[in-house]
Amino acid sequence: MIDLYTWQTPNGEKPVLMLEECGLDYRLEMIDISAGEQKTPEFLAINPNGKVPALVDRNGGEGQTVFESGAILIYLAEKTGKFLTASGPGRYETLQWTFFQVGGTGPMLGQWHHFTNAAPDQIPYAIDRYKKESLRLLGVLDDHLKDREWLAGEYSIADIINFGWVRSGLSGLKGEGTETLSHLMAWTERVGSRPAVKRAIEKLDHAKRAKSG
Ligand SMILES: N[C@@H](CCC(=O)N[C@@H](CS)C(=O)NCC(=O)O)C(=O)O
Repeated sequence: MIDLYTWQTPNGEKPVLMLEECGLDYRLEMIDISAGEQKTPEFLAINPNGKVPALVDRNGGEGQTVFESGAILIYLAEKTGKFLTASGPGRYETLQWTFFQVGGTGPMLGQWHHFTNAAPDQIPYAIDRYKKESLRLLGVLDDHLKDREWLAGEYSIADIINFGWVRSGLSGLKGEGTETLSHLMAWTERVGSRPAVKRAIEKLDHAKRAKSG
């Protein structure tokens, strides 16, 4: 059995999508980050960085712990042989768009969201900087998708990992320059209409509501 420690956020959602796409058995262990549960000693023993998501695969032996969403998706892809080519140019095409998300849209949109909605003071320079960089990155994705269905050949972990932050960015930055990103919007609809993606979003929503009471 696989235990996934997560919460309903763009990063926390990624492994749920992947587990559903792979058809694996798993248990959702909800870690309420608004209540600080990601900083408890029990959770820090799983992820010393104190952030969701993290996964413990208890199948066989002493089990395998993995944190960082990109590493979790690669682990699950290699465990199942799905959504990441084992070798050759296709593998690196997928990995480059996977890491584009982990080091790009995730942190930039995350900071834009923080400075816009959570910072105690409104700092125009910070808001503008992260907004511009987020829009630029979304534009790179849009341009790449102008003549392809998926980010890297077949549907892959690159699509799975990019989905949540793109959806959040397109909605959060609506009216700020995202209206021209038609290829990216069409891709978001394609990913979002997959049965596994719908199931993942529903399960996470249900688990969060069950935990929050
Ligand atoms: N690079 C990490 C980012 C994880 C991350 O930032 N998780 C957020 C939720 S989206 C979190 O746990 N925040 C709580 C905190 O920082 O204390 C990954 O991709 O897994």
